[in-house]
Amino acid sequence: MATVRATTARLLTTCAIVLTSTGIAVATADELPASSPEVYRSTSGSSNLESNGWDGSGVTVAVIDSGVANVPGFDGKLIHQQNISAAPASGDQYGHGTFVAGIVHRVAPGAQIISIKLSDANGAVDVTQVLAALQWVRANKDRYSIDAVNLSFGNDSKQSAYASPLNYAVQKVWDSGIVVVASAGNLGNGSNTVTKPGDDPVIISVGASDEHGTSSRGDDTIPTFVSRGPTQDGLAKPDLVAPGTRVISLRAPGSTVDMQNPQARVGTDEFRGSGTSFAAPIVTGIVAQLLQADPSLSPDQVKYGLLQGATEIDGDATAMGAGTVRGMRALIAARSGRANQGVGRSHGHGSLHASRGSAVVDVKAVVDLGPLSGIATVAVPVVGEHTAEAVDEAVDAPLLGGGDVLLDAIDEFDATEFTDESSWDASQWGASQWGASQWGASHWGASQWGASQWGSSQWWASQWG
Ligand SMILES: [Ca+2]
Repeated sequence: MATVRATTARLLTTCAIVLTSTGIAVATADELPASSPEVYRSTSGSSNLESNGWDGSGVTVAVIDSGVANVPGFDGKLIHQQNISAAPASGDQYGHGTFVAGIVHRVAPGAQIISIKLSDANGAVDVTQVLAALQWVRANKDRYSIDAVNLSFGNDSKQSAYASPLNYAVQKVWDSGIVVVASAGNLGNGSNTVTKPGDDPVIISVGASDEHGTSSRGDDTIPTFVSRGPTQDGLAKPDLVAPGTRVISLRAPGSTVDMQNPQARVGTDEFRGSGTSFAAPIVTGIVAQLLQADPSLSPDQVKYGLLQGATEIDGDATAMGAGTVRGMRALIAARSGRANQGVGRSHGHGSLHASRGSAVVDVKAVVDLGPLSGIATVAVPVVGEHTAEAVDEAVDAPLLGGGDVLLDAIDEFDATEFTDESSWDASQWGASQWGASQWGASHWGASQWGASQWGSSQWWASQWG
């Protein structure tokens, strides 16, 4: 197992080096205007909604991410942490989820937050973990009164959103009455660069704007990094944008992101970052405010309101969608229509493998090797090649008790696993199977969604000026 882990570490280290050296070439973050919570709350309409009494109270948001460090800045609003990673059950060793959840909390300070943790300190996540997380949300919707889900990640899979199991899963959550918000990705400057599951026709996909440090929308622009449509299915995505450039939120002290980007720290408790990862939770926070203001709103009404209420800013229409989010306008419009009328759904029978995107291992070559036969989706963290050492380590890795059930389920994945309501019940993948011990690194520490794909390609923002 040690060799496998080391391979992952090398890959992620390489990613980090690329980002760092890109940033050094230009100005420092301090020379560019940051987007403080005060500014993005104003721009998005959050502060206006709160002044009317809607701060998200009574609403619960699930953040599927790298975990959340329960720092004082959350004011006790982090009510549950669910672990679907190989990392310790609580906290945020990578450092992305704390920042994302911190934005939700700044926008909707009354909302309760649930963390569903996918990654370890390397930030690596496999699609199967995301599917499990979405299933957990669906199964625990009533138990925790989950109203909205934030997905600030994506991969570059070009699998049709009408076939992908990942798209199927997000749609299933949406159709259960939960608003799903995803980042559009940071692969901009070209069509068909919106990441999966942000490419989904049903859920809300969010690109980023640059506020240039002011609460006036007149100087707002669309940064070049924002992924844009149309998608491989010919869909216009993202749906709208929100502030996502040099955004300030909560820091996870000692996490990987924190340690690798000390220059991004703001004071002792905060951090600065750019990416659609941080625009999405602004919209998610607005959604929480809308649902407090009118709990009867369906996800389709919320989406309709957000799109109708958005207003254009300066920038490429293929990256902007309907425009920049406007909370109060969205609330007014939400009651007058529904999005997604006539929009088709994924049949979910597409290849799970194809839903992973390009940074992926050909697992079949590994599976055919003796002891691992039958475990078709073992996610060995090797990208681009199979080293003999990695295969040996994978073969030697012990199989983990309860994980076998899930491995088998994923091996045979098809949409019926999701269409059968009973499969959404926690009884199938019982509570005992969510613990870290069943998600051992040898199986789940995959590099398919590496550190560079969390929608946060830049933490100190120097090249986006
Ligand atoms: Ca501005």
